[in-house]
Amino acid sequence: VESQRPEDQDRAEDLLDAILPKSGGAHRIGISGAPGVGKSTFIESFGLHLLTEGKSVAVLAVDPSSGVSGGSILGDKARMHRLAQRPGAFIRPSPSAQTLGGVARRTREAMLLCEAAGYDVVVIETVGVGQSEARVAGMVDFFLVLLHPGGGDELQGVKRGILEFADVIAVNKADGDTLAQARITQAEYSSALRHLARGAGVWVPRVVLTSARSGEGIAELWALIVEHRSQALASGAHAERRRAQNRHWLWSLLEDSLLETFRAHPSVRDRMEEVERLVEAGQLAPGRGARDLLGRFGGAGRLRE
Ligand SMILES: Nc1nc2c(ncn2[C@@H]2O[C@H](COP(=O)(O)OP(=O)(O)OP(=O)(O)O)[C@@H](O)[C@H]2O)c(=O)[nH]1
Ligand SMILES: [Mg+2]
Repeated sequence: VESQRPEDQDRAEDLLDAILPKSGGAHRIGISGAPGVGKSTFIESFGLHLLTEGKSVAVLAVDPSSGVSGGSILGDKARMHRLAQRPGAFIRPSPSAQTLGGVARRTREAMLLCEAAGYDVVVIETVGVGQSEARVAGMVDFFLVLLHPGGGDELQGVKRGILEFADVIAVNKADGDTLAQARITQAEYSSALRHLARGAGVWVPRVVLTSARSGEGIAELWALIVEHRSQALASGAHAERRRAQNRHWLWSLLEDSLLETFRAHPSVRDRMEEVERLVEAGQLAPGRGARDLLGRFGGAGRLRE
C-alpha cells in the first residue's frame, strides 16, 4: 500500500476495498509535539501501558521531513525497542514520500490496514510543525499534544493551533528539575482553555502532567482518553467526527491529485517557469498568470479576481 509504483496501485486499491468493511474499529489516537518533547519516549510508555490493559497497539508516523533527514523515525524503532519487541505491538516507520499529502495518505491507509488486522489502538505520531498536525488531527478520534515544561513566549507561539486541535494537552517531563516549571505551564494552558467558549455537552480539553520517562501520569491520561471516547460515542460526536473526516479526506485527495495532474500537464509545464519568472519580477499579475496556466490545463480555467 505504501508503494509509489504505478503498477502496485491497482492492487493496493483492491486490497483497501476488500478490507474496508473490517476497518474502522480501532481507537485512533494522534500524538503531536515539538521535536525533543518526548514523543517517542511517551509512545513507548503509553504503548506498554496499553498492553497491560490487554490492548494491542500499532504505532505509525507522519513525518514529512524523514525523507529528507534520513528517517528519524527509523531510529525511533530502535528507541522504542521495549515496545517493538512485544507481540501485541507493531511499529511502522514513516513511509518516505515527497509531499505531506503523500505521507498522510499512506499513513491513513496503513491505519486502515492495522484496524483490519485487529489492532485495538492505532497511535499516529507527528511532529507538531505546520500542516502535518492538521492532517493527523483530521484522521484520529483523539488528538493529544505534548508540550515542553516552559511557558512564557512559547505559549504565545503555539497556543492558537494547539487549542484548535487538542483534546488533551500533556505537559511532559513533569519530573525532577522540570516538575515545577511543568506545573506553571499546566496552569497557564488551563487558564487559556477556560477562556474558550464551548457548547453544552462538548468535550472540554484538559491539561495534564506526564513523565514519559518514569511513566507517571500515563495511566491517568489513558483513563481520560477512555472517558472522552465513551462521551463521544454517547453524544454522537464520534460518528459525526468520522463522517466529517471521510468527507474532508475525499476533498484532500482530490486537491492533491488535481495539483499533481496540473503540474505534470505538458503545456502547463512548458509555460510554468516563464509565468513564475514574470510574476516574481512583477511583470505579470499573479491572477493573470494563474488564469494563463489554468487555461492551458483544460480550457476550463476561470479564476475569480
Ligand atoms: N526528564 C525527562 N526526559 C524525557 C522525558 N521524555 C523524554 N525525555 C527525554 O527527552 C529527549 C527526547 O525524547 P524523544 O522521545 O526522543 O523526543 P521526541 O519528541 O520523539 O523527539 P523527535 O523524534 O526528535 O521529535 C530524550 O533524551 C528523552 O530521554 C520525560 O518525561 N522526562
Ligand atoms: Mg521521536
